[in-house]
Order: sequence, then C-alpha cells, then structure tokens
Amino acid sequence: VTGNLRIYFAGSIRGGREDHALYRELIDYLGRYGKVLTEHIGDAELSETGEKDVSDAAIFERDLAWLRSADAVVAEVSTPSLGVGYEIAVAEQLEKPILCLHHDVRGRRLSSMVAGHPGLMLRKYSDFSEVVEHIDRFFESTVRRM
Ligand code: 6K6
Repeated sequence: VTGNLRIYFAGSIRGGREDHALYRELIDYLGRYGKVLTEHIGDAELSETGEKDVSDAAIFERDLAWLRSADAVVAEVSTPSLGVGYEIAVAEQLEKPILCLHHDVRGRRLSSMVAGHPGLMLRKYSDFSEVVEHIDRFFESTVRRM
C-alpha cells in the first residue's frame, strides 16, 4: 500500500464534537497511508459553530472538490451527522472506496440508511487497536485493488 493516497476523512462537526479526540487519532493514523485532506475535523478548537470566517457555501465547495479528488473515504459514523451522511452518499455516487467506522460502545443506534446498506463497508470497533485493524485491511485490500 502506498503512502501517497489522498484520503477524505469524514466526521461530525455540527452533529456534535464529542468525538473530536478520536477523530484526531484516526486522522493521525491515516497519515501513514497518505494525505488526509480534512485534517481540521480532528481540531479541538473547531467547535460545532465552526471556523468563523468561512461561509457554508465555501466549505461545501471546498469539501466537494476534496471529495472528488480523493482516492479513499473513511467516515466515522458514531456521532450522527447530516454532513457525514451526505458525504457518504456523494462518495458512493463517485464510486470511491468507502470505509464506515462505528464505535460500538455508546448504545446509540446507527441510522438504518448506513447500517442497512448492503453495499457499504461498515466496521464496528470497541477500541483503538480494532479500528486500526479495520483501516489496515481497508487500505490493503479494497483501496489497493481500485
Ligand atoms: C465554518 C463555518 C461553520 O463551520 C465551519 C467549519 N465547518 C466545516 N469545515 C469543514 N468541513 C465541514 C464543515 N462543516 C461540515 N463539514 C463537512 O461535513 C466535513 O467534511 C464533515 O465530514 C461533515 C460534518 O458535517 P456536520 O453536519 O456534522 O457539520
């Protein structure tokens, strides 16, 4: 697996920031496979209100351009987020390899639109070593074959 992929990481912003530290760790780990285009998602300073000087329209435009240019998409879906759900659907239309990661500890049930999708690669994990295995397998099998 090469280390120079373009990776789009999706994680909740306005859906809630309680997992931001986890996003940071995932983004750091993904760095071994390439460039994570959306590094700001792990930023502790980024609140639910978000980057003050950037308009919603500018964010949408920038994020869709990144998504189009990405070699792979990794979505952390544990905190429900309209933006993450939308990005998964767009990535699917663009035929990108997508890995959805669900932290299986809080008892909050995942949307049927993700949990029930037969063609979506969804992996549950309960600790960091498990999530890392899912990521490694995704890049070693799925992404490399694309
Ligand atoms: C600027 C102004 C207000 O908020 C900001 C910063 N916001 C964002 N910056 C970058 N990407 C964003 C921002 N808001 C949403 N996204 C994209 O949607 C990210 O790629 C996330 O994966 C996803 C989060 O969606 P919500 O619905 O939880 O916000």
